[in-house]
Amino acid sequence: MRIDIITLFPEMFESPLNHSILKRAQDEGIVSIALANIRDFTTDKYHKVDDRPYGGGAGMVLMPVPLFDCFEHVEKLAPTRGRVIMLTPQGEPFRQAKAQELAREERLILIAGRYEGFDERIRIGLNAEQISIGDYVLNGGELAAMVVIDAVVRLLPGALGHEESAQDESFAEGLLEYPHYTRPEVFRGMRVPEILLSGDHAKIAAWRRRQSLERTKAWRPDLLPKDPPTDTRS
Ligand code: 9D3
Repeated sequence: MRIDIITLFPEMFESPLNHSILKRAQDEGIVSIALANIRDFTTDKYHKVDDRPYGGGAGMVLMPVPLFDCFEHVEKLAPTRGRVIMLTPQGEPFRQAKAQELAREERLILIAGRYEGFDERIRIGLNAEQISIGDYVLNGGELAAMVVIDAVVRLLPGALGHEESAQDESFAEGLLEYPHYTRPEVFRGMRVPEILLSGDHAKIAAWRRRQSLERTKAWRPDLLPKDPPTDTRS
């Protein structure tokens, strides 16, 4: 997979992209990630990328011209356009199903904004999809783009070590994970559940399944299949 990131702050991506799984996936040629700085495509003396909103109001708006010039440069760096995705608070909430869908693409072009927002003609003109990572306010789209990249790249074949598999994980199954334990057997008076020391793999699997269900019911009931309607007659 090839991922292009269009941003005003390419430096923000350097550390997350150069550690652990994302670093290894790039080193092994599983993914190639390239950064493009919108400001490099300005032609005025002040390298201006934002301007005041028509109609008035607070804040500044990302201008369409440098963004389009940057996009058209980036687009030509590979043969396929892939999916063009703007990170915006108005976007579709990002979930594991979307990560799995994106992991099947040959190329992604992610556009991270700043300021109050993008000039609307950017979204229309690029026919871009929009993704939000949740209902809270960030200072820009960069961290959201990194979240999407992190979630997608770990799903690419070979990105995780051999023993690890992205498939048997909790969100892929729609449940929270069971509790994990490692040494020591007793830590500050808290014992490892006896069953995990029993060596009975069928019993352990059943226990873990039940733990997953109980935790999901307690902490994330919204993940479970919908409750049947309550009968309120007499
Ligand atoms: C006052 C209106 N604000 C909209 C909620 C303006 C605004 C705030 C923050 C506009 C852009 C931003 C920057 N956020 C993102 O670019 C962003 C984001 C987010 O804030 N939350 C969740 N997902 C995302 S993806 C991009």
